[in-house]
Amino acid sequence: MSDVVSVTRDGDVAVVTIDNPPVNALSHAVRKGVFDAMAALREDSEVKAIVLACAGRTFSAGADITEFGKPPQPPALIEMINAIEAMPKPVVAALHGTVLGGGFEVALGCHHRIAAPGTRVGLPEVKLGILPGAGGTQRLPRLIGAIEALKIIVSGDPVPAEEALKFGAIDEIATGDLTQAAVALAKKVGAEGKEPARVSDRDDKLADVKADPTAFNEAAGKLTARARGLEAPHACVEAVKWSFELPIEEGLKREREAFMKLVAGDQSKAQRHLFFAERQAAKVLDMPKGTKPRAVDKVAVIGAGTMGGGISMNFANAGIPVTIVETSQEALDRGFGTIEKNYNISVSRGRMTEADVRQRMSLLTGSTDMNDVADADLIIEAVFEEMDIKKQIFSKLDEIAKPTAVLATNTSYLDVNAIANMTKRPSSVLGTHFFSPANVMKLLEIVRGAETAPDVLATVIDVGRKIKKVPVVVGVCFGFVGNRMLRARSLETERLLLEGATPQQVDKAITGFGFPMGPFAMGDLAGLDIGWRIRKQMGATADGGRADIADALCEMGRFGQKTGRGFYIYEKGARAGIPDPEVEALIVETAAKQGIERREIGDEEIVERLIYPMISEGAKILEEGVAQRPGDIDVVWVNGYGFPVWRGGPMFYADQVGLKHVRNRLAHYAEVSGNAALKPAPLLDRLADEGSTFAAYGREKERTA
Ligand code: HSC
Repeated sequence: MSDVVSVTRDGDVAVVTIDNPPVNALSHAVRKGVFDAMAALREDSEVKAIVLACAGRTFSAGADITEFGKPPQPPALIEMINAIEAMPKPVVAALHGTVLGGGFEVALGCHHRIAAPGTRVGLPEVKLGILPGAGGTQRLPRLIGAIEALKIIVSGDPVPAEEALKFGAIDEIATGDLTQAAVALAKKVGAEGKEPARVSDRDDKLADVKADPTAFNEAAGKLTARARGLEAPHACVEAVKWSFELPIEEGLKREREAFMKLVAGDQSKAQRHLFFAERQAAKVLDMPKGTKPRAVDKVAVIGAGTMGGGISMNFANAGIPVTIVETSQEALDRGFGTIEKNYNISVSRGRMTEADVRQRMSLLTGSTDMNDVADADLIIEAVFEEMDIKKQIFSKLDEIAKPTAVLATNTSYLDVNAIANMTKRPSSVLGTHFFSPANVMKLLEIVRGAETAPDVLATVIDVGRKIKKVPVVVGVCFGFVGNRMLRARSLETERLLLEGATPQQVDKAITGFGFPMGPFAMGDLAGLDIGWRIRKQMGATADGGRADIADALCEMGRFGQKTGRGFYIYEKGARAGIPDPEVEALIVETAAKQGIERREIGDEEIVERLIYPMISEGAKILEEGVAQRPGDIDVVWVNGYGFPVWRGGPMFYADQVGLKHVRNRLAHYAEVSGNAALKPAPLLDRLADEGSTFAAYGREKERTA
């Protein structure tokens, strides 16, 4: 018995229960508790079988990630699991909630697995830049076959128990009380008195791949095709191969070595940083304790355009009814048509059934009467990025919305305070910045206005998590966190062209860094006219807000992919662009007009000049308090802009590279180009001088908050 592991008896069955909230992570005390309990039960002749269960909301969600990188404390997880598997009496795992990573590996070490309905099992280690290191890569293939195991291990995605049952990852789904069902199963198998069925002893499921690994290799190729730059998915493939190439003892030994190598590497550090940063980002440092979110049972969305439609889908997916308001029936019909089309794409990809679509569509109601938002708990305005229109809508909403309603403006750069001040209840107003396509992209910047009330903020954070977004709370400023930093990068992309680079060279350097797309290909995809319109609205500013080449392209009607031409040429139906000599001529001509002498520019300079100004802008954002922590900025960039996850986000990356280096390179570029915008931010300068890091700055801020 220990604080976190207890043993009770039900006749001749012992029930070992782990109780280590919130997710029963397998920290040292748990490992020791289970290990000792097994040792005692092994000797207890009155016990014929054992149930291993967890208290609280879930069976174990895996190893305690906070212990990684610290000196190991025995027993290691694998020793504990081996001890369970070696028990001379049957051990039944009683699974519920999310049985993940080391938690699922524990279940694989047990002799039988029974799950409550709705349980999900999986090995998500790959998402932390590691591989299952406690037998998962060796036992799961033996239990369900190497190819099925590979899919689970390389994707890292959990599988519903009902599916796991089909391919034998679990044996039974409990009807009624899980523990009672597990005890009943334990009694049955205990009474049989047979040698327990150990996964390690099996190799029947591996016969196919042993005879011919072609199908395995093909599956591995497909699964890793999109793992650009990531080490862990490839390591997972190698490890699963060992399951059919080597005896289990050797496979387990190699798995452990591979785990140790990955866990000590930079990629896993970056991915673990993001795991915790994502959870931190939704926490508001000055939120009064006990602040409760308001209930959101009904939502209204103003605008059925691309954003409004996508936003509405998120709520329908989460079972929350939405009233969508438009100015005309035609606009509504168009919006609903697009939503249905998007859902049907999911059906054609096997991600949804037609019944799911009908159920979701039934939660969406269209209206052309703004008064129909009167009973909504949350109203999200998602019309064009035009301040005047947004202001008009908010003064109207102020008259219509119920007093407890939360009012949100969906904007990617406008002043949320100016919009809030159109109402007599600015404390009920905030901004939401959904990323396009809003039904797909995970990031949600929640823009806190000067007067936003804590419970209003808490409501949108809470609902953001319910609709499966990654919420990050940010402050008001032009472009908030993401677009403000993107702007810092965009200013340099144009400069690089003028100084001698080509769009394809810049894009290649940035995809080489790990982004899925370079800035010019991205601009063409999003539509160059968006930035053009914003620049015209704002006026080209003295700090270099100009984008002469992009403007010239727009004036020629080259808006990007949608017009077949932008920075690149797009042949009919093609998504990849071809370099265009006309664009290169335009660049050369513009540079000449501005008296800029073009030169060869290397990839390293391109990367530094595009990434470092973003870091410097991030430092300003931090110092101004627009972002609460450096990790919040990382979460924004990884989830909203494709910053490579294995680099951990721009601020984490800066710490890895060293702030002194970043600062010095920026200062150098500022000096040689005469471009003041490249000067390192004061906070970056100070931390570099102190030999400090953004992480240390963030920790200090958190401590003194
Ligand atoms: C693993 O298992 C490795 C093994 O294969 C091998 C190990 C070998 C070891 C050898 C050593 C030498 N650890 O997400 P939530 C915290 S790797 C520590 O808000 P939800 C989380 O930070 C692990 N903490 O809740 C948060 O803390 P806060 C593989 C963990 O209901 C709180 O719990 N497993 C933790 O939305 C609540 O979390 C995974 O990757 C952990 N493992 O989601 C699963 N897991 O309150 C990771 C959570 O202070 N976890 N916390 O902010 C998840 O995906 C989600 O947390 C759940 C719950 C779906 C479990």
